[in-house]
Amino acid sequence: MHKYKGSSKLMLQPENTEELSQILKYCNSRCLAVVPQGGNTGLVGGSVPVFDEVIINTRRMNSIISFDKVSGVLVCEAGCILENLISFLDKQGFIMPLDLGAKGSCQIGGNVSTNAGGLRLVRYGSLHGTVLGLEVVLANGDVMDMLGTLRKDNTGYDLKHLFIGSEGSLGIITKVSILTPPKLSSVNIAFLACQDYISCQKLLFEAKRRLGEILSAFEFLDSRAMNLVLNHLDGVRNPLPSSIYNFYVLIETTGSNESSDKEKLEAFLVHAMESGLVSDGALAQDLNQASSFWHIREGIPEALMKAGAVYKYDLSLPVEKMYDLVEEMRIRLGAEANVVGYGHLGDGNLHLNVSTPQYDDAVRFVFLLHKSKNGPTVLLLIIIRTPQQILAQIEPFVYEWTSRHHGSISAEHGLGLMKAEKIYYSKSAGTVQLMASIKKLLDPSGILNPYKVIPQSLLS
Ligand code: FAD
Ligand code: S2G
Ligand code: ZN
Repeated sequence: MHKYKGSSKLMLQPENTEELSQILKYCNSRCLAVVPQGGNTGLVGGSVPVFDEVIINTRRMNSIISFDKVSGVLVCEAGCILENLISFLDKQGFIMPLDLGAKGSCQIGGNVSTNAGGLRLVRYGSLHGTVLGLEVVLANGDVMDMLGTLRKDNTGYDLKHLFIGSEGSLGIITKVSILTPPKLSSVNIAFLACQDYISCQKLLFEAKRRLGEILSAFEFLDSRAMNLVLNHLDGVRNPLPSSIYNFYVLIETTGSNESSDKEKLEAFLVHAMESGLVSDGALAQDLNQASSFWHIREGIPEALMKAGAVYKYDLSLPVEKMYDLVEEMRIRLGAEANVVGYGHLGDGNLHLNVSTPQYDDAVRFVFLLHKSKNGPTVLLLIIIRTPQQILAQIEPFVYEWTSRHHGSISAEHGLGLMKAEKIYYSKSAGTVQLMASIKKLLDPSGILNPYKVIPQSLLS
């Protein structure tokens, strides 16, 4: 995954909405392009300047404005770091409806702006459901107060949804009102091994029926992801060491009755073992073990980065088809790359990652002198496919495949800079044209995060 870097000469860190509004008013009047930035953990280059855009970082806008312990509605500034909100709510007996591996750095404004999915979406849904209101500053500096705290409000168009997932291209989110679920007492985690992908898929089907309302996460990873984590992360142990299985599934349940929840999960696991869906499994006996299971799943991105260069694809696909793409990609790339599949199986979200030792633009030729037994010495010219050619083996194949299977080329990470021109693999021309019209209406000078999300050609 290339890390982008622009040539910005200026980063501004406003302290409040008023300051941010003044900055945008000034930049808009002088057609100065800006890049809104939160925790900078985005994976599609959305928070990084392309040229010399002014960076507007929200990190200093990090106060909690209010929390209603009856309704669970939290109102805070966009620069609040997700992990800090998680800790604040924990003391109040509540949780954030989203959790992701980047929680230590990502900000709630960035989460809303990318419509982040994460590890709990299967239970608490998307931010389009849990975000009740937003305060947004438009390109011209106007402050839009849509900071409602009501679950139901059908008075006119619900415009906040335009900004959820807009990746800083329609306005800068300065405050968020979000519905937070109560923290429940009984959380159980099972780490299971499956021989094949169809078993993972059937396990999901069974989990939704037999665990029902207490299911709070359903993640999967293949053996290559497991091997990467075991080889590149310190202190990680395979909870099922008897052998390397082809697939692993992490199931979390969250409920209010420890004994019946545990009973329900154990009955589900017995059924899964007896029906052959699961070959081995472990139920976390304490918090330590539970976090060690999560550490394996959440550690995959870090392990991938340590393994070398990585090409990341965050895809929504029909669950029954999802792993076919990983297998087809392995056939296409052969031994040139390590193709890894993992993700939020509960949401139909595959993280397909292609790992190679390094990026290398130069084409590699290797000359070999070959002395055959009775014949002449011949000079062999061997061309080694380089990562750029590896990229050509991946794209546009992965996008065409996803489009053919009616999937999305970006399930949760957004389009940013990296995938803006790929939008047509998942959206019709008419839809993209309407997006461009809305963008031009809200940001007529095109100063907000140019080159991101939609093709720039539609905006000039
Ligand atoms: P940034 O990266 O700073 O910005 C992201 C985008 O939002 C940019 O386009 C930026 O311009 C815009 N933006 C930022 N703040 C604002 C604002 N206040 N107003 C308007 N626009 C704004 N993502 C998932 O969805 N699910 C995961 O499970 C997940 N796991 C991750 C694990 C790791 C280890 C890492 C490194 C990343 C992961 N991500 C995941 C991706 C990333 O963390 C999310 O996209 C996150 O929501 C980005 O938040 P941020 O504050 O870092 O935003
Ligand atoms: C996850 C993180 C980023 C990646 O682990 O769920 O969203 O694709 C991803 O490695
Ligand atoms: Zn993810």
